Amino acid sequence: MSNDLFQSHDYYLVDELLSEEHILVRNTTREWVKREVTPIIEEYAQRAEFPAHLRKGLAEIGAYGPFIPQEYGGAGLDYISYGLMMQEIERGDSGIRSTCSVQSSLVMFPIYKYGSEEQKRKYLPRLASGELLGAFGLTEPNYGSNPGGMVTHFKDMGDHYLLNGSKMWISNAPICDIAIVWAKNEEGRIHGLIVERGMEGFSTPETKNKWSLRASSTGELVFDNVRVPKENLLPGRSGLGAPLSCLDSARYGIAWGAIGVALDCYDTALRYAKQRIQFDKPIAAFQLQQKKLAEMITEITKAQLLAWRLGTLRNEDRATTAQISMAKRNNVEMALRVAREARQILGGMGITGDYPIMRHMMNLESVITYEGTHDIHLLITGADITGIPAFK
Ligand code: TGC
Ligand code: FAD
Repeated sequence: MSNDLFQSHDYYLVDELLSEEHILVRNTTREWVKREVTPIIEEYAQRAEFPAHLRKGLAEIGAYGPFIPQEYGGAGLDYISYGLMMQEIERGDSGIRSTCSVQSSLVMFPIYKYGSEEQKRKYLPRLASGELLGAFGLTEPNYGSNPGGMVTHFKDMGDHYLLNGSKMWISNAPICDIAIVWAKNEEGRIHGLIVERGMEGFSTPETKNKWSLRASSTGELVFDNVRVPKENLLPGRSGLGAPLSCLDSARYGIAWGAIGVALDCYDTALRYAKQRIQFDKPIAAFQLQQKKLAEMITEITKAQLLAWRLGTLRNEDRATTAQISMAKRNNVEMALRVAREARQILGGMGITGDYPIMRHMMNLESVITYEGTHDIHLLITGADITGIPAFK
């Protein structure tokens, strides 16, 4: 799709709730996506290739660690700016937003929150500038929704740790320079370790044949007696809560990102419906098509308000895990429904790569599964309102 005609939609004037800085960040990101992402993304998705040349541009617009303080190379922005950036980038493609989510929330966030001062100075500026690309290894072949059961482990060998095990479904794995790896020590306690490409016994085979997130690189992290220096352990926090707190930040970004996809699908369908003539009328004149479009903009508007309120709570450090789950779950499902309806409005044209809808729709099948499945987020809400966890 080389000609990006996207116009955003703000039915409830949500822009009036944003600051000048938010709007500047949002518009800059939007223009960058129009210039750099939409003209090439379909081709890369068809080829199942990550557009690696975008790495530098993403760093230049501040998409790596926007909320990390400037002294560590971040942009020092608030969480609404982060959300708006994820919205605009995901409007381009969920796979590109994935790269930014992983780098910002799952690699820079844990180093900033739980790393030593030395680790922060060593890694954060190079991650912010895009010189280093990170991955986050939590999921294992036998432990997805239940990461607490992980079997990847490390042993204290005196002057280093010996790491063994494997991680599966890892975004950026094949192209990462470093990985934050969650593994158990000899007492069964979970810790984060920074594993660097080039360490002997560390490999990152690519996962092929994906129908979803084709422009994102996914793979495994395999550890075969990897010697990890002791200074690479994140000292600030141990236990499952450490990786789960990183997920809060990434899930928050997805709640905004999904709005970008929904806006793109709605905008495409609205324009198409006004132009496509059947029975001597634009199809937008038929009540059935108006129902679809009216419901889409209603759901998008609700999602925008939910994300904005969550952003203000997150800025005040008051957003709970359960509130974030509710927004991630609601907004991703909303985007998927909008994408399916939009595809129908385009009829046969909806299945082609001439329009972004089918690519968005397939991407969302990953987004609704990763960072906690749709079911798991429902159970998080259920546990929060009843006080009774129903996971096990
Ligand atoms: P549970 O007993 O509830 O909790 C264990 C410990 O963690 C604490 N905790 C948190 N701490 C900080 N922040 C949070 N959000 C926390 N949630 C829980 C909790 O207090 C407890 O602490 P303590 O001191 O008592 O030990 O844990 P559980 O084993 O029952 O599991 C709960 C459940 C199912 C909700 C959790 O395991 C879960 O969220 N599962 C889903 C897994 C998941 O989301 N994986 C995502 C992998 S990463 C990914 O998908 C990246 S995609 C990236 C991209 O490309 O964009
Ligand atoms: P399972 O946990 O096996 O779940 C299968 C089904 O069972 C789901 O429908 C689920 O909802 C349901 N289920 C499971 N438990 C329960 C329960 N208690 N009650 C009711 N239903 C339940 N992980 C990372 O660590 N890092 C990454 O960068 C990363 N990137 C990813 C990229 C892609 C493209 C994909 C697809 C996944 C990625 N993941 C990553 C992994 C992702 O987080 C997991 O796929 C997800 O958490 C679900 O785990 P699973 O696939 O093992 O499914």
